[in-house]
Amino acid sequence: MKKIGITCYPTIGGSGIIATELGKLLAERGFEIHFITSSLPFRLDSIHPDIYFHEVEISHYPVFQYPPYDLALAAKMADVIDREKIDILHVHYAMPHAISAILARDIASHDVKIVTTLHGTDITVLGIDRIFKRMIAYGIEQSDAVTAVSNELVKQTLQQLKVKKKIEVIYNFVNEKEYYKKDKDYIKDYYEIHPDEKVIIHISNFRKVKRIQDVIYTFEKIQKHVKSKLLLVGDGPELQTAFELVNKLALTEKVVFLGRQKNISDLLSISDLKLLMSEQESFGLVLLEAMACEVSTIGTNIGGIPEVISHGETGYIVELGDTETAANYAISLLNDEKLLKKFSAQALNRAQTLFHSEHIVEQYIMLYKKLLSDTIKGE
Ligand code: GMT
Repeated sequence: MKKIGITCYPTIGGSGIIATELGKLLAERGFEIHFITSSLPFRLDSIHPDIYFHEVEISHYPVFQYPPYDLALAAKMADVIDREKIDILHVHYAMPHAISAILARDIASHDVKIVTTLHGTDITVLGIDRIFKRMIAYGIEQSDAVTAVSNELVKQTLQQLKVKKKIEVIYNFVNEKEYYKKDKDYIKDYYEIHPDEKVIIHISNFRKVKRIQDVIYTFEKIQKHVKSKLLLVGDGPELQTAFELVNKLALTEKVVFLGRQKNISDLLSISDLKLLMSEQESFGLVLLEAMACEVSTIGTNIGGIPEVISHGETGYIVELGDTETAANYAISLLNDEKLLKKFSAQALNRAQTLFHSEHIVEQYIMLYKKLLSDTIKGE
């Protein structure tokens, strides 16, 4: 049985979700999985005999001005590689996980291959930071294999970091057992949503890059023509700005702030349209979650979003900041029941074909197999 170590940020965030769901699916396919993370990944919610968790403990000695997470992680990785005889260490998010993994590979006696998956801001934000740029490039070059979650992210990585490494695109996926349209209409009553009102939803970590104002301005235009409510799900630094704008536009009766929620697929199940007006998004996992729940989507022509939304088929793509066009698309879609149904069905179909978890996990397995067969050939 092949042994895979997985490192990710274990708290809320798309890269942690992908890493954890991948580990769960690999265990189902007969791999032994070892999560090496700073706390239990939040999606690791069920017991599987072939999934193990190794917690990275960080020392808080008074001499340390900052706790050395990256070094503690490298030390733990090296221990686990040697003790468990890990074949592949798959790290999600380059910074600092790829660097820690390379250090661990050097420290460990057991031969291990490193796979790094780039998720987005590790390149688009940190990769342009002068302090980290060379280190991230080093992490990529020194990994045995590198994947990225969209073609656009590969392009940006090659352009910004000038790396020569081959980067393979492996798209994100969702857990189809959790993300599907459920009969949850009673939830509408909780939020006083009338049966003839359409539901528009936005889910994010409310950071500046998500351009929450654009979501609210788009909704302001939509609600003038379509009886509707906007659900804002999530929490983050821009939440207060969002509250203020909703007040200023006198939309308090029509916008529901739900804060952080666990049962996202339930909320998607009562939604008709999802808005993602981000200025940076390497993939936009929330879009795929919506599509799997038969929700049509409107997103910006940014990063990997146009690779997820098929314009005019599963939703629409608009230019960054163009709330007018976004609202016009939304109004024509929401006012045409037949078209809305067609888009929902096409969204589901795209989620179940191009992005199906089985298909994506198979691509990771092929990559692992290739790396391991190269080792055997090279021995
Ligand atoms: O936005 C972040 O920095 C968080 C990061 C994450 O770890 O979830 O999100 C990125 O990775 C996701 C999973 O691959 C992608 O779906 C998000 O689009 C990407 N975020 C950005 O590029 C801003």
